[in-house]
Amino acid sequence: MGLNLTQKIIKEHLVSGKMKTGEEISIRIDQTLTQDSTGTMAYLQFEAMNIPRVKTKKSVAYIDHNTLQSGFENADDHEYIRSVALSKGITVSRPGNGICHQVHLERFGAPGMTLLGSDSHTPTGGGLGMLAIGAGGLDVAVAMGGGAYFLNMPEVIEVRLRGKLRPLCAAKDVILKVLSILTVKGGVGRVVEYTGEGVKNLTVPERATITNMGAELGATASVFPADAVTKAFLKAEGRETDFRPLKADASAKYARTVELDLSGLEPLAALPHSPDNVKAVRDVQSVKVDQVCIGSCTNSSFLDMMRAAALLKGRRIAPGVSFTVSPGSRQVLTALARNGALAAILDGGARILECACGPCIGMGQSPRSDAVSVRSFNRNFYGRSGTKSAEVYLTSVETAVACAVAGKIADPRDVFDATENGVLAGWEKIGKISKFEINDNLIADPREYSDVQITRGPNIQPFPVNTALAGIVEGRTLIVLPDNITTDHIMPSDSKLLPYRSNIPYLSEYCLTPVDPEFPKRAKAENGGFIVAGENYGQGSSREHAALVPLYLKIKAVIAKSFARIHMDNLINNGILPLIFEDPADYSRIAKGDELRIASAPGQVKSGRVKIENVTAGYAFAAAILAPDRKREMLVAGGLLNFAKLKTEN
Ligand code: MIC
Ligand code: SF4
Repeated sequence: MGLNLTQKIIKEHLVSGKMKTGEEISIRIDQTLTQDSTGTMAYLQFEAMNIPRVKTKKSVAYIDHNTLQSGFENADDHEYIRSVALSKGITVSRPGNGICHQVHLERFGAPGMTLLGSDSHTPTGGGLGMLAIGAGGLDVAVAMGGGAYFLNMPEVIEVRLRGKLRPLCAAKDVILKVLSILTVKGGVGRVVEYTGEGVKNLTVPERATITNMGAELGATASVFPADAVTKAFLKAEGRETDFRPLKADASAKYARTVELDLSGLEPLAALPHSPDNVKAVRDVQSVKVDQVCIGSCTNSSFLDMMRAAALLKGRRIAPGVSFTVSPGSRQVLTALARNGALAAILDGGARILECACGPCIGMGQSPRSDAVSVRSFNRNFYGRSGTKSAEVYLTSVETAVACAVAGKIADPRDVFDATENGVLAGWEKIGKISKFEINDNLIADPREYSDVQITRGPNIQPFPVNTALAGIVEGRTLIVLPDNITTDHIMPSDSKLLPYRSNIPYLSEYCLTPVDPEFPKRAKAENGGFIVAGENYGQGSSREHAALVPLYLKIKAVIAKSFARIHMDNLINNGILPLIFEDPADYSRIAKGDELRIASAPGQVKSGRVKIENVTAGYAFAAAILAPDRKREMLVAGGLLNFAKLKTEN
């Protein structure tokens, strides 16, 4: 039987296990990436493993999230990351060089390779034909040390593309359409593979927009074939030798096929507060807009910026709109500066921000109270912009510019007249480039540094490590949460909190506060306890802090209807039990404050089926741990580091 592309890459990297859907396998990791807001923790964990140098083909430490430096904290993190990375053989992409996923596409990604990154949008690399997976910092630390990455063999879904996007309809509309079909939990345990004759009509940056937002589907990865378009992109980056052609076999099988006609797509928007709350832009038009932001790892490529510049040429944004543009990398910004497009963007009324994540993670540009903000980003979770009352819409760059010009939500086809200034006549040529100017002077190569001293400023605090699972696990139900709780709810991140990513005690004061401001106080007063949740608990960011902070607050278990993949792994790696209601109806029987008890916990956890007594209400119910033997043993040991220690001792 023929193999699909996902299976081919996995087969080439398989270390253990059988490639049977749902079974645990482990794969060799060629490349890793970290960014600063998860990186500090990942490197502290890597240091705790006592491995002198990375064993991957390429590991890169990006600094792109916390670049405001409003106090010494960010700068302490940056210097720690720079020094520890260079001392361990890791390449450093310095602040201002760009957003990790954009720079990785430009400078390091390669077809057929595996990439593990401590950021949920690592799958962006799938646009180049890599199997790129987001994970928690501990898993990335293990991979840097040469350890295999364990995952369940994913089911592979095919999205078969045909036709060609019409002008002003964009790759963003493709992924928003897929999100409207599959939803934010439709990708859990799955890889989404793009196939069909329509693939050749999408450039690498467009493919990367699509694979980037596969994270919003909850997918393990998304992948495109590597073809002539990929080769041309790598050639323009001066990296043609990194190319190898890759595609699925003609007889490849998929668990499900979604057919999509690119020429039939129209501009779409994800409405507040979920990336799968998708509607046609024309159905929501006329809503007054206060802020428009272009950028983020989803839509900040040279192509995106050139399209924005072309649409803005000779126009001005509407009065009352604040319009920000963050190019994805220094390479993109330099190219815009050289060819004059930057001037068109400035003339249009844009505020140019640094090549960094910026407003996407609430690092500045929080909109005013009750504002409507239209963003070319990937997440519009409640409160993520830094303004709780703001309504954030996610759209393509084209739609975002149309909104900025019109001052209200508008379909770009209604704003940009096809005949006016000829933009649309030459649409397909915009942003095509055969050679980028390469300037890696903000990339530090570890081979050029020796004897680097690791610098630890006062903001670098030790991370909590769990202890072995107790015989009896008991405590109160501290909170009962609805479906789709994100890691932004569990551990919010904005310009005030992001500087404390290496200070877990400080962050613990904010755990789950977007849903319940009293939660941290209650958790401390009760000396820990249980969290109860609905479906897809922990979707979104890969931040391990959403497990480390609950660990610090002595949360012993989360009982949910289902979990998002990365968060469940983070809980296991930190020894917090991820329990899944065997009968989802039991969810509504638990009330806040109920005393829960798990007797003979180690034995039950090892078996994968746990009986939980609700001591207050006087009944018992069953929960499952849907993780392989190795991970259940890890839970009994008290997390990955303790488990690894036990293994080396025995
Ligand atoms: C995000 O987009 O939420 C982040 C910030 O990039 C996170 C990582 C983090 O929380 O540090 C992610 O996507 O994993
Ligand atoms: Fe940065 Fe936003 Fe991308 Fe996360 S989603 S990596 S915060 S740009």
